[in-house]
Order: sequence, then C-alpha cells, then structure tokens
Amino acid sequence: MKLLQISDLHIGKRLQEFSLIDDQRFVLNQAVEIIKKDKIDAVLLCGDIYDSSLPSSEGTKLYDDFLSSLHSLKVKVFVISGNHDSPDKLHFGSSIFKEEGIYVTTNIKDSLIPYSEGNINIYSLPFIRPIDVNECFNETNSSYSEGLKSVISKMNLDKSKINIVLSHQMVLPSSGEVILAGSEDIKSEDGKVIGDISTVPSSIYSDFDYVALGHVHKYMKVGTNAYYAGSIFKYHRDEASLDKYFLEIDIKSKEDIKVEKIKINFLHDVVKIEGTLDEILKSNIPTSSYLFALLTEREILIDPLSKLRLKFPYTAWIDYKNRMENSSISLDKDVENISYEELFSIFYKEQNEEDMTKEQKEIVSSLLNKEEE
Ligand SMILES: [Mn+2]
Repeated sequence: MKLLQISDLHIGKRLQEFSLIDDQRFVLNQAVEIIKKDKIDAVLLCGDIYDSSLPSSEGTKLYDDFLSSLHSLKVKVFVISGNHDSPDKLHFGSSIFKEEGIYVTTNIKDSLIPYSEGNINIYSLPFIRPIDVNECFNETNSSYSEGLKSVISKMNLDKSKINIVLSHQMVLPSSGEVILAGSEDIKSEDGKVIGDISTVPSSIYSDFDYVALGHVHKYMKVGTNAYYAGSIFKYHRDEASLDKYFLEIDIKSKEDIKVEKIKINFLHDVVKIEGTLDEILKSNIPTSSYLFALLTEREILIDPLSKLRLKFPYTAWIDYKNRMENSSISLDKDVENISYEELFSIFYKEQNEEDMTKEQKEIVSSLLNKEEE
C-alpha cells in the first residue's frame, strides 16, 4: 500500500496582507499529480486543514476542489482535525463522505475504530487534549500523555496487523527536544520545546508500525517510523530556509516500510534577505518571492517598503538589523552629576556599540546648547 502524508495545510492562512490561496492551490495540485504518477492508494491529511476555525469561503472552496480531485482519482482519503480546525465544522458531511472513501475523524470515539483493508489497519486520532479524553470516558487524566495513552489502550491493537495512525500532537523525539519551525503558534521563546505538559513522548506510539504526524511545521523524524511531514508552505519568515515536503510511504510488510521525502515546489517562494536597500534591490532573487528584508542601514530610511515593492511586489516584511533595542542600559555613574553630553554619548554607545564621532558630538552639543537657551 502506498500512502501520501500531507500535513498542516492551514488553508486560508495569510502572509501579512497577502492571501496564500493561489500558493496553496499550486501546492495541492502538485499533490494530485504525485498521487496520479506514483499510484498512491491513500492520502493522509494530518490535521490543521484550515488555518482558522472559521475558514474563509475561498478557503472552503479550495479544500472542496482538492477533495473532489482526490475523489475523482478514487484514492482513499483520511482526514483528522488539528488544533486550528473546528472539529464540528470539519465533521460536516462525514457520514456521506465515508461512503465515497473519504474518512474524516474529529472526535475520540470514532478514532477507536480503524479502517481495515487486508492486513492493514488505519487509525485516525484528531488533536486531543486531556479534557476531551476525560469528558469522553469520564476519566481524570491530567496530562496529554496520560490522555493519549488512555485512548490508544482502548484501541486494542491487533499486533499481527500493520497498524498505521494519523495523529496531530506535539510529540517529543527520543532526544527529548522539538525544534519548532516558527509558524506553529505555540509559545516557546527560542523555538525549542522540551517536555512540558502538552507534549507526549514518541514511545506512546510504539505499538504502531507507522505514525503520520501533524502539528510541528518542520519535517522531522521523531521515532522509528514516526514522522512529521511539516506544513505545506513556509508560513513564517523563520521558515524561509526550510524545505517543505510531502511524505510518500511504501508499505510492503511490517518489516518493510519505506518513507520518501518529496520536496514541494512553490508558486512564490519565501525569501529572507539581508543587506542595504541598494544591495537588496540589485539582488537577483525572483521578484515574485514573498520577501523578508532585513536592512543593514544604521539610519532609518524613508519608506523603504514602497521602494522595495517596486521591484518585489510581494515584500511582506521589513526590519532593520541594527535598530538596537537595548532596553536595559546599565549606568554605574551618578546620573545627576554628569553632563547631558556625556549621558548622551553613553546612550549612543550602548545602542550602536561604537563611540560617537567628533562631528556627531559637536552636533549633540550644539543642539543641547540651543535647547538650554
Ligand atoms: Mn499547524
């Protein structure tokens, strides 16, 4: 059986003011071509189908078109809800879809019963919080790990079968550390998540033969045959240097499971570039890129965004590299008893990591003199 794992579609997400619908359509069309070419049997959509629990009409239209294309290829489709989806809305029409080979799972009870074909069982676990498990089974699990363990134990896995699971959770790899991509909307100061209450160790899934994960937006292997495909697009400037993938899984037997990364191409790439305004304007990056420009000028420029957009119309962000944001300047001097000139030169040095020039000092002095007058 050949599977295609696609995750974190976030249909309807925007990059600043730019709609990404055309970009998302471009990516999903690629998936359809791969499914045709590689004769995929089943597509796994591992949660965060939409970016919002209230998707836009252009978003629902794109998802509708995508599902219709998959349906016309007669490929099985498995869908779980992620933390961004509204489980109830995604569940709409699911009993009718099921008749057509599209299996949408958004609640815990439905996740206990697998789809079976030959010696393969496919389980679909939507994003779940401990409170959902507690409400469903009248239990008192206090962590995501406990909650998930409880659900998986109720599946009564038949280990003679090849068991596959789709799951949308924060799974810690064996190293115990997840490196986030940037667009996950999960609070973490340095992009690292190390064991907290919302994470589950990958060992929780150890009875499954393949774990198709969604939630983390960076491609990652977190355990034996447990993979995050990552999001389908670079949804954050911090993801500019990351490649994005579909995962093709070829299952021949319990012992013979091959996972292949298929790099996703983009209609417009997301590019982060650093330099002076002139340097950036002279660079040969494709003008259709969503651009994040990090300007290296020390002085604030006049409307650099408009200038950049003349050449790069999809400039999405602009920032200054050297705009020092030192908020804590430590002064070991008695502020009351030093001159304004000296105070200002200390401030300047803290902000710019260099001394003022003689000329700059003269300007400050003359301005201060005027002020005093
Ligand atoms: Mn997501």
